[in-house]
Amino acid sequence: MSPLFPALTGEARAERPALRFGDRSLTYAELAAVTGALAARIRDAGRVAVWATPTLETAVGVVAALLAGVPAVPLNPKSGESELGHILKDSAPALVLTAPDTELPVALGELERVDIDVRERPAPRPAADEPSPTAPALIVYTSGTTGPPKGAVIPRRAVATTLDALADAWQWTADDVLVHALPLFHVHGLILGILGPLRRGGSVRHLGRFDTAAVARELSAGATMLFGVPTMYHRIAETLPTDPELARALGRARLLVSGSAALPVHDHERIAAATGRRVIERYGMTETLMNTSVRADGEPRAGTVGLPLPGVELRLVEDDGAPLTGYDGESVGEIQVRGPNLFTEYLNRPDATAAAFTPDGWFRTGDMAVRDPDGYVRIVGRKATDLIKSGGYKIGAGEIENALLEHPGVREAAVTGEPDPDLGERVVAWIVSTDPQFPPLASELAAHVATHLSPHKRPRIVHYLAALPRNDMGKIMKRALKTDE
Ligand code: MCA
Ligand code: AMP
Repeated sequence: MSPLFPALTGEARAERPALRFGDRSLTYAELAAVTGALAARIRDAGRVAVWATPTLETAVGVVAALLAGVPAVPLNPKSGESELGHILKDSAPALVLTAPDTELPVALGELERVDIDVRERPAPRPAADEPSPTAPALIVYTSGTTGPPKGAVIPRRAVATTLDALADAWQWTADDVLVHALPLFHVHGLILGILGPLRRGGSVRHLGRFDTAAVARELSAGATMLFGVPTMYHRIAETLPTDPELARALGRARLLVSGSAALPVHDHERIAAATGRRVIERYGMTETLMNTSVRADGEPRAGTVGLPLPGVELRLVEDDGAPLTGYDGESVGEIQVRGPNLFTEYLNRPDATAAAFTPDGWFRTGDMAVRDPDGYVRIVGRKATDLIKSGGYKIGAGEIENALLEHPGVREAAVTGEPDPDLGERVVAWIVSTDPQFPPLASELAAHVATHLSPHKRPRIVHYLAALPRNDMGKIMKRALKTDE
């Protein structure tokens, strides 16, 4: 396989900007020097964790690991004790790469710590031999319906093929300047948002945190593309009526891309009306990277995620396993995909890996869709009701229920997702208290989940019940858990 980042080796782009975070930036020549030295230092490590704050160091650490051929495990810097403990035990990294002056949690105390100095300018070193295309590039943790998150092992060929397929669909070139504010421990922000521009030889400006004024500033100052989750586009749509500068800035962009969850048609329409630009959607998963997209030169049909990307085979399958034939825009089936963009396995989970694929090698996404007569895919729901998508994050209900049950004030717990105009869905907890006279405060339960798992998994609403509705078998009937409007 050819190198993942050709622009790091040639002279052609040496003085061009590669990465910018706030007021710190690196050109391609600087990035090549600093990552080359770091790669040489970690080359013999089995696997490395990266403390994935939204900083230059995270981007440098991940690129160095890829150059060294060492799998990188990005860690959410807001992960709580249980979540972090599980990920470290499961992935067993040899060391952790971090920005200097960062206080790391005690759970990481045992690991060798390597502080990244982005100002280092060592002489260029010879690159390591390019590893096999099937060698693991990244291990990204993703929630399932039950149990702790699973580590999706993403091979180098998946990173290369998904980014090249997107380059084709989006006419993405070295001249593009991407702006985004996504977290760097998931596929969207890290692979698409950082590795994407670097593979093209273009540049990325990361905002540190999402802010409509900063988006407007960058799009007015030469940025050409914006990546975001629907919550970010919703916040943009809410701000547009009172912010003509934001409308002008978005109007100048070459491409506005949304993904990680469905962007409501209402937000599509509000943005198009105020800016004259249509947001395009692409559809992917941690396990599959990107599967479909509306093309830059195609029809930006709101409510669809476009066509399968080059190299991706996609089919819709009925409950009995029979593939749907013909597209009528009405028949619903589960999306199954096959192609070089797929992960290879869930780390240490052969059972879960086997269950995720059909006997003939198609990955079961769990997403339900229809296809328009011309092949455009419309996602209409998902198979598992115990998966919640909030702010673009996938959250498993079972994982939160287990965390809540560890709180001494909780006797029984059930977790559901309900529609939320800003987050898409919000996490709702239904609790039976140990002592009904003194139920735990909702804020206390939210803090408990935030510190054990992650802040984005915390319940936004807590309902207190005398008992959970159960069927004759004792199983909780989640459908009976509904807020009275
Ligand atoms: C609030 N906070 C708390 C608590 N309450 N912290 C601890 N304990 C509490 N009880 C903190 C939060 O940590 C956060 O801190 C701040 O308060 C506000 O948090 P919140 O309201 O949850 O979120 P937000 O700041 O409003 O964020 C909205 C967001 C975010 C920016 C849209 O949800 C986001 O970045 N989403 C992106 C998700 C994503 O990238 N998904 C990709 C995976 P602080 O202020 O310090 O931040 S999907 C994927 O990769 C696939 C392949 C795909 O298709 O893309
Ligand atoms: P994750 O496992 O966190 O990578 O999230 C993957 C899931 O996000 C998919 O299975 C879909 O349910 C959802 N998703 C990603 N992009 C889109 C989109 N454009 N429209 C609707 N759902 C999406």
